[in-house]
Amino acid sequence: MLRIYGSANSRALRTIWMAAELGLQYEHEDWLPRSPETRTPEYRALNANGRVPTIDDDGFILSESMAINMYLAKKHNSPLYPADLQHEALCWQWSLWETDRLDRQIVTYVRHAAALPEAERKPAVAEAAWLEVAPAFDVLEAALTKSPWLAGPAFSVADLNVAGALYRALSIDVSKWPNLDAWLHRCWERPAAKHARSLREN
Ligand SMILES: N[C@@H](CCC(=O)N[C@@H](CS)C(=O)NCC(=O)O)C(=O)O
Repeated sequence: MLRIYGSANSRALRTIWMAAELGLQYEHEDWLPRSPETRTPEYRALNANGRVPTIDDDGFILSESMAINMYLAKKHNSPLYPADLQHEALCWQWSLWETDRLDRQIVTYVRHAAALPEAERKPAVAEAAWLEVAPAFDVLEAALTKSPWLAGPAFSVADLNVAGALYRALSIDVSKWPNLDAWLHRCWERPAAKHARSLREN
């Protein structure tokens, strides 16, 4: 049995999205980041970072959301994990790129620009984050101008991982990047994405 540790209100959102794409049954430890459950020695034994998500797949323990999604898609022979070597490598490329260029930056930007209560927002922090987010959006826009999907001819784990990480971007105006905008909404319109999102927003 698969067990997913981490609330939809965390990076586990993308794991939950993938599990729904694959039609997997799973037990869900619906834990928020930094919650007491993630601070126990038992959880630290599964994930030494004390972070979410982590999965326990019949005793195989794996952390890092991008790796988890690639593992699950490949394990279940999903078309979301390309058979073509070069398309597969593009899934690694985009997942690693997102982690480096956007994962924290987009969260920091949206929190300090809009999501936090006004008194807690720091405009300078938002501005510094935006200086990293905007060029990364330019990179995505250029890629999505050449092809509707990031890794090959169809939606794949590359799109899921990057769009999943851009959940926060759904709440900001990205119309300056029209192909990114259309792709982001195309990805999040998928039934599995809507399901994951409903767990976060309801
Ligand atoms: N690179 C990791 C990041 C995991 C991560 O930072 N998770 C956050 C929640 S979204 C967390 O658990 N934070 C708790 C903490 O910082 O202690 C991944 O993608 O899985």
